[in-house]
Amino acid sequence: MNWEKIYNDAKLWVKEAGERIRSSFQQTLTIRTKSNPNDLVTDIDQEIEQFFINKIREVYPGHKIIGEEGYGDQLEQLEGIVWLIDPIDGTMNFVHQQRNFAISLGIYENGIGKIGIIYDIVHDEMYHTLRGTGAYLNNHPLPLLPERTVNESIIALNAIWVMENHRINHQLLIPLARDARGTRSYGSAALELVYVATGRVDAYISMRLSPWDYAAGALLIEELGGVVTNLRGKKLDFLSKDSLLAAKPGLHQVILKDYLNNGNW
Ligand code: 2AM
Ligand code: CA
Ligand code: CA
Ligand code: CA
Repeated sequence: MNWEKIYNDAKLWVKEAGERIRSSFQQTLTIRTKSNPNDLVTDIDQEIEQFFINKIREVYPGHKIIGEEGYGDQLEQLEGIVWLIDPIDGTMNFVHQQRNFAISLGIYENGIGKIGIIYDIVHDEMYHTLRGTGAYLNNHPLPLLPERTVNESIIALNAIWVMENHRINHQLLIPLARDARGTRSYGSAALELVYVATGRVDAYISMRLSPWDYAAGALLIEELGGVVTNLRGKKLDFLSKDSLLAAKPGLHQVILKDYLNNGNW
C-alpha cells in the first residue's frame, strides 16, 4: 500500500474541499435540522461529503467510506481501508459565525489509524499526520506534548455536560471544572482535538461524539504523545458513538483516576 500517495491525495482533496467551502460564503445556505432543532445540516455539508466520495471512489475503488451525512457505506466492521469523513465539523458555527469549523478526515486500515487531517479553512491551517512520521501544522512539525497538572490546565468542555446528566453523573465533572485553571467550549470537536494536539488546551471532554468527529483528531494527539480514550478509559469505538477524554500525557491519567473514578460509574 502506497501510504505516501494516499496521504498526498487526501491532503490535496481536503484543500480543494476547503476552497469550495470558502467560496460558499457568497451564496445563500439551505439549512435543515436533523435529530433536534439545534442539530443543523446545510447543502454544503452534503456537497462536500459527496465531493470526497466521488474522488475516493474514482481513485481508490476498493476503499470504504463512513461519512456523517450518510452518502458513504453502511459498515459493520472496519476491515480494509476505511475513510472517516466529517465534511464540516462545527456546522452550527459555520452557519452562525462563518468560523470555528473544520474538515475532519481520518483513514484507518483494519481499525488502526494511519492518516489524520483536520483543516481549519478560515485560517488556512491544515493539521496532518501519517502515523509514525510526526504531526504537522501546514509544513511545520508540531512538538511532543509535555505533562500538565489539573490546576494549570485549560479544559475544553461544553457547559451542558456539567449542568445535567448525560451518560455519566454530571456531578463528577463539577470538581474538575472548578480545579482547572479554566474551561472553554469551541463547538467543533475536530478543532478542540487539534487544540489538545497543539497545547492550546490541555484536555477535551465530550459525552457524545461519532467516529468521524474524532477519527483524525485522536491520531494527531497520539502522534504527539497525548492520550485519547472514552470517559471510562477504554479504547475508542470507531463504528458507533462514544464519549471522549483527550489529554496531555499524565493529565489524562489524573482526570480518569481522581475525577472520573477510573470509569466506575
Ligand atoms: P457537527 O458540527 O459535525 O455536527 C458541537 O459541540 C460538536 O459536537 C461538533 O463537533 C458537532 O459536530 C458534534 N456533534 C456530535 N453529535 C452532535 C449532535 N447530535 N448535534 C450537534 N452536534 C453534534
Ligand atoms: Ca452534524
Ligand atoms: Ca462533527
Ligand atoms: Ca459535520
